[in-house]
Formats: sequence, structure tokens, C-alpha cells
Amino acid sequence: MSRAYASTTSTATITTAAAAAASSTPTLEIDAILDAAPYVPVISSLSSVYSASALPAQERRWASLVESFKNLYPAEDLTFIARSPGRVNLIGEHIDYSLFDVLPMAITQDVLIAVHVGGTDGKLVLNNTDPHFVSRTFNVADLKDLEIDATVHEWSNYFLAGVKGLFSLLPSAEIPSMHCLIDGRIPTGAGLSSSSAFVCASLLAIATAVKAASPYSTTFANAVTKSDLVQSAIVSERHVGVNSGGMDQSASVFGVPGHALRVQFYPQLKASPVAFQSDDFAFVIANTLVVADKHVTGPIHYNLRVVETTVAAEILAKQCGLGPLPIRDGFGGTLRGVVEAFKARGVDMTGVMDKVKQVFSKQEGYTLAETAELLGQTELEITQKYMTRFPVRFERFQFRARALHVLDEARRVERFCELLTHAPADQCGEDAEEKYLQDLASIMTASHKSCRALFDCSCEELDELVGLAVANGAYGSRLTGAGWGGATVSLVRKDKADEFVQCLKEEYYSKRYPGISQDKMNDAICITEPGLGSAVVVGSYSG
Ligand code: NG1
Repeated sequence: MSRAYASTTSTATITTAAAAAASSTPTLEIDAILDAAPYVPVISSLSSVYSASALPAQERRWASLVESFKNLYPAEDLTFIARSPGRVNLIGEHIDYSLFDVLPMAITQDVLIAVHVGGTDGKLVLNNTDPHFVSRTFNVADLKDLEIDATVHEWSNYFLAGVKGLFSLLPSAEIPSMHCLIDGRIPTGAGLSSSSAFVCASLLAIATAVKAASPYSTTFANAVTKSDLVQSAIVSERHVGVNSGGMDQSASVFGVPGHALRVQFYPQLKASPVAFQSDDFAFVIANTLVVADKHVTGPIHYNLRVVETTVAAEILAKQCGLGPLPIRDGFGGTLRGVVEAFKARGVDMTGVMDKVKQVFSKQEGYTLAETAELLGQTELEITQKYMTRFPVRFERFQFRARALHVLDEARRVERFCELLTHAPADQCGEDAEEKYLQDLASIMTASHKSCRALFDCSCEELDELVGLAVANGAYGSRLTGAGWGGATVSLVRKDKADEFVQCLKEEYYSKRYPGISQDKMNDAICITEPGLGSAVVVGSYSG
């Protein structure tokens, strides 16, 4: 191991830009980055966006995007390119919407939106470099009152969610004519947050365009703060039909190169970059190539889990006499609220898990009628409150298993961060290093097991990839993101990472998908580096 294990963290509260700026007394490097730079950065060189290893391929891609933009809109200048990345979650799955901390990091793969601002046609034109997504045009004058039909799976809805976000930030904004070309390189349904990256990039593009078109503005820098972008993107993505947490948008906007991000949601949203002090390990993302489309399967998967965890919290509060819980985003109480209420009564996490087992003693789950009895509400009241805006389908709610996963996963995040940030320097040496990596990995492995057995969000292909990863030298491996398909993340030694990737290509991709092309495999599995969050790029669009 090249450096001691001690690593650094610091915290930047992101309630509002003004608050962040006012409270900023930066004592640590990362505080300085976030507090002194509350706005999404405006950058003129790709070398500030991508790592040296990613840069050559990205330069080719950006040149091709600029070329395509010129061919599509020959008479128009390219005003700027808005960019937001995907993320991989290292630990903390399905607990953001219960307001527990998570540990994602922004990745290289991203969504780019090339924009011309300032035409006179009064149109928002959306084109995509992927020909599957056909061109869409809207009158900018109609955008304010536009309703998104979440029942229709339509690619431009994600951009329109950004429009909604803009109006929630700036209700009297006038969106100028915008002609856009979008290039997304995050595989969809892979658990790498392509949808949030698209919404964040869209909101950033529109906010920047509004600033650029303003007669009072001489620059379009500082169009939107990172905190406003995150908070507004979280709420606006719900217009697309998913009752989402806030992890993805936070990672996409706040990403810091070389760092994971500890994202906290309680008592308020906070992002704390966590540096990896060791150069010796790497994370490998491997996509099962099973598309997990939570916008389609929301009623039986993602949105149902949000209901199960929310109602479990409400029942615990009622049955244990905790009083009313603080409500998350107008939806319901949270398991974090339950834990905090118990903490105030001197009950620790193990005690709370015991209460969960007592209150939810029926292992087979609860019907709606049984749920109504536990909550002291009618079935209609429960349906209207929790299952109308985001409809769900179920036979029995699995309160016990879901709540136990959430509480234990929250503890795993604590332990993982503890290991990353406070590992003592005197642990240096081969054996200590081995033990350190094994400790981190065992937390990841336990997380996967819990996702599979308690949260029921894995699938055969994810389990197979996790098994193959461990059999081929990974210290630990787990599904990342929502699950039900999508990708795994594995902890490997950096010097073994290429060999590891090759093994998975042979043992998973070539066997499951005979005849798969090298390009497709290279897209599916990669060694990942924590990268920069959202940015606006202007200028030469090169390194
Ligand atoms: P992905 O993997 O992007 O579908 C979803 C949620 C996250 C989080 C994870 C599970 C959205 C936009 N994202 O991520 O907030 O709950 O699942 O940990 O809903």
C-alpha cells in the first residue's frame, strides 16, 4: 500500500447557496471546494472534467458531438454544453428515501447537452445523437403549463422534468428559444443513474440558457447553485413517475474527482467528499445487461419499496407510541425518523431492530386489511395517502424484511465510512492491508446478501456476476443502484483489475451473451474512477 490508511473527509452543508456561502469558514480543502464554489462550475477545458486516462476518448466524442451539432443546426452557434455524470453507489442501497446516509461517487460516463440559445422561433428543439430517440419540438411559451404524462415512457419527459425544476426555482423565468443536441453515454437501466444525470443536465442547460438570454446578464456563469440544482432535480424527477430518493442527483452534481461522496439527508442534505488514501484498490462496474427500467416496473419494485418502508415507519411509530414522525417530501414518515425517536428514548439501532421484529412478527407479510388495522386507518385512507400518486401492486407488504434491510444497511454505511476515513496509520504492512480490504469487502458482500434476501431487489444475473467476481479475485462485490438488473460494483486490487475484467468477460459476457462484440463488452465492464460532477463547458470543447 503506497500511503497510510488515514483519509480525509469534510462536510459542506448544501441547504441554500446563500447559507453555504454565509457559513463558509473553510478549514479543510474540500470545504473550500464546495463552500467557496457554490455554483456549478463553468469550464473551458475538458482536462478539468475528465481524468488523463479518459481524456483522449472523450476528446474524440466531444469533437464528434460538436460536428453533429453543426450539421444539425448549420446556421447556429453552439453556446455551451451542459454536462452531468452518472454515479456508482459503493454502499447504502435503498436507504436514501428513508433518509439514511449513502456513499456513491460520480463516474466518467455522462449526459451532454449541446445548446444554441437565442433564436427567434420561440421553440425548444430536442435532438439526440441516438437515432432511437426521435426529435421533439415544443413552444417555449407553452412550457410553463406543460404537464408530463408519466404513464407514457417518452425520452423527452426527462428534459421536461428539468423544465419543471427550473420553474420551481425561478417561477417567473422566461425560457428562450433553445436548440439542443443530447448525447448520453450512461447505459439506461444499469443502476448508474442515467435518468438523474439527464434531469440534472437538462435543468442545468435551461438555467444556463435563461441566464445567457437575460438582457441584464453579461455572462452565463453562476446560473445555478449546486444545491439548488440538486434539490430541484430530486423533486422534478418525480414528475417522471418514480418516487425517487436524492442520492443520484447529489452524486451527479456534487461529484469531486478522486473522492466518494457521503451524502446525508438528515437533518438536512449534506455532501461530504471522502478521499481514498490508498492507491492500491479500484472499483470495477459490471453491467449484467439486464435492463432494470424502474419507470416501467415502479409499481411492483421501486415505488412499492418506498411505500413499504414508509408505511413500516408509520406503523412502528404508532405501535411503539413514538408520536407523529417528521414527513419526507409530503409523502410520509421515515425509518430514520423512527430511529431518531427511539434514540431520544435511549434505544440504539439493535434495540430498534428488535422492535421491528416484535411489531412485524408475521414473516409472510401483511395484507392491506392487516396494515389498516396496525395503522388505525381505513384501507381507503392508506391507498389515497401512499398509493395514488405513485400506484403500486402487491399481495402482502413485507414490512419486516424491508425495515431490517434498511436499518442494517444504514449501519453498514457507517462502518464502511468509518473504515475509509479513520483507518489508523499504524495498520500499514501487507497483512494489515489485506485485512483492511477484506473488512471493506465483507461489508459490500453483506449488503448484497441483504439486498437479495431481505429487500428482494437482486436477480439471477446480478447474483451470478457477484459470485463470479468473488471467485475471480474480487475482495467483495454487490449490486449497485436500484437492482432488479443493472450493474454490480466490485472491490479489486488495482494491479489485478485488468485481469479481473478479462475473467468476467470470458466467464459472464461470452457465456451469457455468445457472440457479444468487444465494444459492447468494453462498454459493459470498466474500472471506474470517481469524477467531477455537473459542469457547463464553453470554448474549444477540447483538452
Ligand atoms: P437507480 O439505480 O438510478 O435506479 C435508484 C434511486 C436512488 C436510490 C437507488 C437505490 C432514483 C432516481 N434513483 O437509483 O435514489 O434509491 O435506486 O439505492 O429514483
